[in-house]
Amino acid sequence: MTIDPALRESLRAASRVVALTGAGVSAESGVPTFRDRQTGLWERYDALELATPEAFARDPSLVWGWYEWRRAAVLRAEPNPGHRALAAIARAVAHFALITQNVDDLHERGGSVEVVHLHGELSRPYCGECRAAYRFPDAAPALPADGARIEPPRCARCGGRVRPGVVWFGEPLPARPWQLAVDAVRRCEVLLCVGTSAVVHPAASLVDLAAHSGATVVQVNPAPTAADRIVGHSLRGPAGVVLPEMAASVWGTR
Ligand code: BJW
Repeated sequence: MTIDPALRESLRAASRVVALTGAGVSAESGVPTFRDRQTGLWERYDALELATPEAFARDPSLVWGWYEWRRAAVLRAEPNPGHRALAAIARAVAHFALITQNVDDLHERGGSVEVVHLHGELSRPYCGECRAAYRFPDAAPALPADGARIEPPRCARCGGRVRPGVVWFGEPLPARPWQLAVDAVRRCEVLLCVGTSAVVHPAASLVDLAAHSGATVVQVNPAPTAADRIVGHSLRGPAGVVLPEMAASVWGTR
């Protein structure tokens, strides 16, 4: 993939760069996306049965079992060259912020620091009643069978049911990560929008915010997305290929 020389120069000149990532950046690590045809989670599972507060209230062991299955799968996954390239870009740019919608920890394990998680983290469950943090046992969980029901643990403080540490549909995004994201995007000169379908709000509105604030918006995705109408440049291809090439060609990383 060759980056247009004018684009390369404007990326190189930028001192404030933000990357907004979605499930596609972890796809090459074997972590399924949500909406890709055939492989996306929402092709096989009903979001309303699993990813809403109402679903958890209705059938906690089904929901907890599904998230334990995903957590166990993520623990077995490894960061890919796309995660590592973003960590390298962060080291090369004066001010860099990494904002992710992902609930896995592959950015961190790929070398990124201060990752802003807009939709929570699989590794940080908390009590659904008193919101006290719950710590998983150190031993990695066995991979549960697909569809296994697992009773959620109880909170040591109040006895309430522990819930997955993710943001479900209909829930507000955590205030501090959201504010950090808005502040960084408002100020950035470049937004790299990587591996997201850009259909889930309010995260997707960050792309509009960047464009309206005058940033150069560069999308990295093998397929068309809802952000196509607003992004200035679309680099079509997998993040694990495009990002390392971009990092090397623009910022001289290896
Ligand atoms: C590759 C690749 C490779 C493949 N390389 N790329 C405005 C308009 C319409 C609706 C709303 C709105 N505002 C709010 C809503 C409602 C709702 C929403 O957005 N619904 C839309 C779906 C219609 N939003 C909410 O409910 C949010 N809350 C909220 O707004 O609260 C308001 C409130 C305020 C005050 C009080 C109360 C409420 C919360 C949204 C939470 C989203 N949660 C999920 C699940 C998290 C937990 C879990 O993991 O189970 O987050 S949904 C799911 O989608 C997950 C993701 O983070 C999110 C985004 O998905 P993403 O990352 O874009 O993945 P995909 O699969 O969609 O796309 C993958 C992309 O990768 C594709 O483009 C591929 O081509 C690409 N790809 N391989 C690069 N190798």
